[in-house]
Amino acid sequence: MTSIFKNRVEQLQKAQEALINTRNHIETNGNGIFNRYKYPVLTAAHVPLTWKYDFDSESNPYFMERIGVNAVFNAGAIKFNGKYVMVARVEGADRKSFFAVAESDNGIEGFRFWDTPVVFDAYEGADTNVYDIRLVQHEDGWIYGLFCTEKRDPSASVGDQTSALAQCGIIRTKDLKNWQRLPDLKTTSSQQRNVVLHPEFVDGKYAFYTRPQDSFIEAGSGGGIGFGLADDIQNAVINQEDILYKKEYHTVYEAKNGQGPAPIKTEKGWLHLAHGVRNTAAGLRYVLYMFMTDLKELTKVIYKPGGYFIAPEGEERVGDVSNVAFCNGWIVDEDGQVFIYYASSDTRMHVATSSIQQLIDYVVNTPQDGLSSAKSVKNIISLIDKNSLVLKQQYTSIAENL
Ligand code: M1P
Repeated sequence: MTSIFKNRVEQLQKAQEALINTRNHIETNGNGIFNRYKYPVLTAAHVPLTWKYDFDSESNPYFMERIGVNAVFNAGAIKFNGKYVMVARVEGADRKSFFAVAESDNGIEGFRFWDTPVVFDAYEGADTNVYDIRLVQHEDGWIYGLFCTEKRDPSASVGDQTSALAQCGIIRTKDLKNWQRLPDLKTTSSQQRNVVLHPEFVDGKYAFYTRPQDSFIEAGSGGGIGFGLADDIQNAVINQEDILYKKEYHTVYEAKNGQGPAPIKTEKGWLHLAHGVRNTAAGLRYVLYMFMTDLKELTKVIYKPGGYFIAPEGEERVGDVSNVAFCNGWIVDEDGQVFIYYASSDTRMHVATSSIQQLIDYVVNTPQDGLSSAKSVKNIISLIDKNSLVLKQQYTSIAENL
């Protein structure tokens, strides 16, 4: 064994242990709706060295990286056996994404990948790339993973090596180790991304949030978050998709939107987290926004806070695809604490924490987007008017008590 090999192994192992053991902490001066944290919780640097390096000093005397990992992002999340678990999208240097499980004891730090990536049946010729898994503990007893399966568009000309087709793949498990592949979801739309399974049966059927789209990049005329029912999950077919949250001019979701993780059931309604996209001179900007649907009528939006909930901030704004916040995983604890796992700029994972009560307060009391500057100013004026009354009352009562 050369000294180069020995030193590099020691250095890299030490650096990775230090990274995993770094304590995380809340950033001060937040907005009262959620807490942001100083450090990302999962990155390419967390990927086990055994996935990238040949540890045989004979065949790898320089301890060179043999397989590169580019990014770790867009993770599904679930609480499993008392641990906070993310199933991350790991993207290799070769651009191929796959899924890998990482767990932590407290959900905000110490995430460590399991020994090997997730393995499941690949459809020969069907999946060139898989990504953005949404995990759902369904009331049928299975944990489902719905993800995007992508391949080259077979109708593309020879010179076109970028046109792709996206559909929804489905896998399920009871232990996050053994995964069973089910046939892909069938819908009437030519492409699907951001498909999410609702955790409960609806009229005895499996319910899905969908995102029909006209082409791989453009959500187009089909854009919006859709909803549809399938009789069977082992051969899931949706014959009718209804748009429950459409794109709208001059909002944070004017270009496209998509359901984030599965919604959370609360006493007031189903709490949803989604991403909204708008176009700018600097390219697309992805932010997260929230809304709430009726407990019984799942396609009825009952609260629609205006604007974004989380936008990429500071270093989060820079990465492989800059200016992107994306979320497909959150966890609710029994005490109502919520862990929101969001990715920044298609590069790394972060956590934000809040509570069910805070999030309900946010969706119920944040003014809706009035869809014009004048309406936005009106909302601010009403708040100022209310505050002058409240503050006047407070001064009066202080004065009376002097
Ligand atoms: O690059 C930003 C995101 O773009 C896609 O999301 P959407 O389908 O809503 O446009 C996905 O490729 C997603 O993985 C990616 O983070």
